[in-house]
Amino acid sequence: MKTRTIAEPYKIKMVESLKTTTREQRLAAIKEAGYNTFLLKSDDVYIDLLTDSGTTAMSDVQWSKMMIGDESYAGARSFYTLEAAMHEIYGFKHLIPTHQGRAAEHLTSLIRIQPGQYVPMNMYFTTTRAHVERVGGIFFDCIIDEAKDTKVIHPFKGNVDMAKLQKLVDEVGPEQIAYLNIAPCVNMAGGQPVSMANMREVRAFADKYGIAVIYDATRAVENAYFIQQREAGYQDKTIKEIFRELMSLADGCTVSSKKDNLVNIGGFLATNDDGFARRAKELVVVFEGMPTYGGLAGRDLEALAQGMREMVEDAYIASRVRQVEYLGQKLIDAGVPIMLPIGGHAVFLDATNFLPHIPQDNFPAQTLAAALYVDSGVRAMERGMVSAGRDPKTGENNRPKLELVRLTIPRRVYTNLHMDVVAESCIELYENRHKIKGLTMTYEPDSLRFFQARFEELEPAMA
Ligand code: PM9
Repeated sequence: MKTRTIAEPYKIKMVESLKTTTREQRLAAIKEAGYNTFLLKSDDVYIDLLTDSGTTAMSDVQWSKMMIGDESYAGARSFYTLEAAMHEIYGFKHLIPTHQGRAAEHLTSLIRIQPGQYVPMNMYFTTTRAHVERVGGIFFDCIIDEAKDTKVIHPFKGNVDMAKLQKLVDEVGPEQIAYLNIAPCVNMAGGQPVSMANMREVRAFADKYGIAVIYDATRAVENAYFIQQREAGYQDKTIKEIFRELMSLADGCTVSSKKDNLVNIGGFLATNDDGFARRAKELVVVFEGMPTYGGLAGRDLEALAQGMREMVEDAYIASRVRQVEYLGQKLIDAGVPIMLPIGGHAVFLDATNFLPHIPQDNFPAQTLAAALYVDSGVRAMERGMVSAGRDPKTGENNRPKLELVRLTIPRRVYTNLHMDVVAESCIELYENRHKIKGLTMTYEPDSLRFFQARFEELEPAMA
């Protein structure tokens, strides 16, 4: 039988107009922005694939819940609504809301890391690593080697390499490990998932040495979808069941609710550890607000509670990941080098193989993101050497093996025709890749430099 098309499990009730610009306007805008797509004004952008963070279209039900937000300073009803949703979906004992994911990382790092301790992660994430290093922790990369090769096909490229973990513990001792910080769906590795089997191994390892497992569960629903599609024994389970099983293997998690959770602002820390929760509640009042709102409005808590329930609906998450696949497959079919397999939240252009004539010191991914914007008004994000920053000890540039440009798909926002426009622009750029030249950095902030760094063209090639 012929396969039938599966459409989005929603219809569109409200629209937001998009602005188009001329190539001349875009050239002026990118120059003004120092060739950094973070510094562009959104009014100058046509299709915004900078991030899937906080860019979600909320549902009619989420909007209606915002009207019943309880804005009491303390003990707001909306907190208890959110807590009930978290118990149902994630299953952790304690909930501490925060204004974003990085605020939950801030609290976790302050409470759990002693200077000189290691924090193993399956690849780094920018804000997580910055918080670890700010308190004197040492990031240790324990992801499998396959994750660093864009061409290797592996169903669970986010997996933890247990031998790397074992070696670290043998060398420094378990007391020197602050906690294991594992991300189900690894953003910087191209949105690649971990398997349930691997997380069970991580759990057993952690139990053996008395080390806590704290997930960065920011995109764990997308991970649950990949487990359902790819891991034996999970095909007949619902996303909600798989997600809950995945969470049961950790002691707690930090979450940026601006992704999976389908809201425009928010985050949280959740844990089964009473002591950790007590310390987090002590500190959240210093940095965020009362433990029942953590820097969020009551209406935000309501929208988040509803978002948690919607994110685990099977039809929704399948449609979300399928749209990413739709764009990725178009690029694969045209021979454009991308990170394989296609990830959960984004398609990652492989800038090393897209622009082999540009050395890493001239920022091929930063250059490609700028060139894409000039070509079509599509905004993407560099995920290469600029994002990787510098080694805090040596001051040298970290040189990641992956030099990527992330085409990040916001949730429930764009149609597949928008994806066609993006694909056409990437394909045409690839056909004319020899015309693209590199950049040089002219301003470098001390931390998280990718947000605000500025660049100039080596030669005026984009004109
Ligand atoms: N991620 C992203 O675009 C926001 C801007 S880049 C820092 O991918 C993970 C896996 C994330 C993440 C943000 C955060 C921080 C933590 N973990 O932005 O503070 O992808 O809510 O979350 C971005 P907040």
